[in-house]
Amino acid sequence: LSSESPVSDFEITRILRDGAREKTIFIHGKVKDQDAVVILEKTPIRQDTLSELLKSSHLKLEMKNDVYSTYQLQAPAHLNEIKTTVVCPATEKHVKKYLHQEVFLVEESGEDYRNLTLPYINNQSFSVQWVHNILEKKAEADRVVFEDPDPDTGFVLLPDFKWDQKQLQDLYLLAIVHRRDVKSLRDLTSEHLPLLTNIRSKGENAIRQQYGVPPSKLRVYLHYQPSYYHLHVHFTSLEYDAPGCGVERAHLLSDVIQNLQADSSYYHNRSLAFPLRADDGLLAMFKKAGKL
Ligand code: M7G
Repeated sequence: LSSESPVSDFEITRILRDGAREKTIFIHGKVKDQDAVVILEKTPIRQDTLSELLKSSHLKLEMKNDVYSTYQLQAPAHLNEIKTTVVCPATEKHVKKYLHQEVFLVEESGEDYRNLTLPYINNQSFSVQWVHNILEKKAEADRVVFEDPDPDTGFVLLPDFKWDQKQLQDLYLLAIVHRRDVKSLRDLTSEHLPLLTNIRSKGENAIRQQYGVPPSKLRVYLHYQPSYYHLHVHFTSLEYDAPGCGVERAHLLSDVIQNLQADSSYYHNRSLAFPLRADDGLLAMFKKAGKL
């Protein structure tokens, strides 16, 4: 799909997931013979355009009963956008990522990580090309909010592509580290404390400066397992129920820092629990090894 490409180039194969509450729909389809995943999402109603919305819209009464009535508000097109994310060409793994599936909690010891997970992710995980493009300024360079170029403790802070930056309610930024030798939480030791504390302090400062959001309004965390094995930290608005911010996947950066201060090999040794989807190859590995 090019920037002007009509959505009519997209042929629907099937609906992967339909989130009525989140007002999103995930579709698998084809664009000129290539597999694609398209995500449509109704964006939050913006406070700064609220009066324009109410003044310029057309109200259609649906029902009225005593003091209660419901309407259909027909908003002008520019105030009624649908955020659209496209993955094309999409691999089978992309399609699976968005397909609604039963999940199972796995408890992974340090040994399980080295014997089962590491070999699996070494040849089955998503490409991190998009991450390298950001670090090398080959993509999204104009979106960078802050950068510390230090090769050991530096990182790039930019909006996550889930956030359209039109309102602060669903603020979502990512800090991507310059180092390329840290896959995930599991690789962290006390050696990385300067990196982590740097991300916390400079990341929080940059977000306060750029958006006026103080650290007390932020949820700052890492995912385990992540989808992309190049260390990155999520900064989301505390008020926003971001996908994947639940206890089974998110590890607060401040907890990670304290755990490493207390024990350098904390994440090397301890068991970590995380959910895996029914069709995840890693789940099959854990089952085969009798771990489930
Ligand atoms: P994760 O914890 O590895 O996996 O986070 P998750 O997607 O299962 O949460 C990766 C984060 O990077 C997610 O929050 C994605 O929305 C975000 N992300 C993924 N891609 C491919 C891009 C991209 O191309 N650009 C930007 N800015 N963010 C992305």
